[in-house]
Amino acid sequence: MPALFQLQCGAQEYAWGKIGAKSSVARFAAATDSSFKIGSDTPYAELWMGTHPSVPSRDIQTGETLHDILSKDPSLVGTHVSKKFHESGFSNLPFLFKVLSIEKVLSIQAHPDKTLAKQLHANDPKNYPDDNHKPEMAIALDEFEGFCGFRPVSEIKGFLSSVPEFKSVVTNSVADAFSEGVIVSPNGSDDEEHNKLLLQKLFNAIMTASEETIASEARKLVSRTETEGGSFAGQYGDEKLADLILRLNKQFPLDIGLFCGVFLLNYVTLNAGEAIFLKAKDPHAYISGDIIECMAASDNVVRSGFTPKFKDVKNLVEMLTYDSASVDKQKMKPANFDRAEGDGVTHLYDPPIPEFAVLRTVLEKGQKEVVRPLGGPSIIVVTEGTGTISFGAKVFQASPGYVFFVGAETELNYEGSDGRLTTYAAFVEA
Ligand code: 9C2
Ligand code: ZN
Repeated sequence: MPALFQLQCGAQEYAWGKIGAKSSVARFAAATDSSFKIGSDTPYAELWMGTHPSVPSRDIQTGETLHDILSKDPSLVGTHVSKKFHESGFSNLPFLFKVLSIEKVLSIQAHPDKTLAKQLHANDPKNYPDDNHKPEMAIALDEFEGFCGFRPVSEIKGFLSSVPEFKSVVTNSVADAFSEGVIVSPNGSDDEEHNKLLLQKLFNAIMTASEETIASEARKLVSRTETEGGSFAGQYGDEKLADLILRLNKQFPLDIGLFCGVFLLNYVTLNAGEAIFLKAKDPHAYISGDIIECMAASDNVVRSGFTPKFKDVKNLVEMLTYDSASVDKQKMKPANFDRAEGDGVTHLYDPPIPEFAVLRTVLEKGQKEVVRPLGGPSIIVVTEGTGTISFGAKVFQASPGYVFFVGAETELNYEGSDGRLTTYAAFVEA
């Protein structure tokens, strides 16, 4: 049923979030909640928009949770979407939408597929709070850096030959078995089964190295990087990577993540509007920047390095895809959205999963855009600029941090006023 109303959304205070009012998560949460007082020392990491019970979004007028509103009136979700996702076990919204504001690196992590999520949740519901998979997409709001997917095996082989501390951690025999055994394919797709097995052994060797070995090799690596700078890894390193090692070591001194992150995972930077998609079981760790994140409705995370949170090395080693390729394979190409008309720009980010897609709409002062009705519900967050968003005679002011719920089959009119009105809308259709 067509509908548009404003939501109030809460924040998660994880240690890696930007501090106080520097965090857009804090500013966004405070924008629609006068009782939200920003603590000057508090890290504000994630703004949660959706029906997940950990931080439920609410109707700003009535305080009722979005989950309860949608349960009472499933027509807001729409018949097709309700039917499709109820059958696969979702209660009303199949996606969770977030803003992340990242000061320090997140844990090296991966998210389970549905089968593994069911097992993890059944065996350990405290650490795995639901039984759903969590494919996720990240869209940069400003300059972003992260680790994403395993590097091509040729690069990993290069680091084994040029970084003695890395080779020591994994031991000579595992390193040699990898370097002599991997097949480097000319088209850059290194996904042969035996490459995966060798990569798994390498990853496992880091994960099971003793704390003393990690600490002493990390100490040597850091001190060599301080003196040698960009040439610390011969032709395989550069200034950026050297700087990254020193920055990460300040955040998490002598951590295992220095080895499994820097030398095994792709280092990616994105500019505003660029995006990556991570399917189930792809390793990643976001490093800095502000992003929009959309995921299947789940909070299941299997972690190893760079974290004070619960680590689960055994499951992480067993579960990963061990696909290794250049990061371009994980970058998303936004497309023009053909159900938007006007003088603004609306792009579609459409990952290869059914639970969500995201629209980005940008309007300069005075520009107008109509977004035709979508076949399912959506949640919109305003990240920049001001203007209005309306449905028929219902006109809402739009400002950074304002969040709206949009019922299925609602036609929306956007109008920009000051500073490039920029909105992101997560939605689902059947
Ligand atoms: O909330 C992560 C956040 O669990 N990002 O990372 O706090 O577990 O290290 P930590 C999750 C976020 O949505 C995510 O998956 N990649
Ligand atoms: Zn993640």
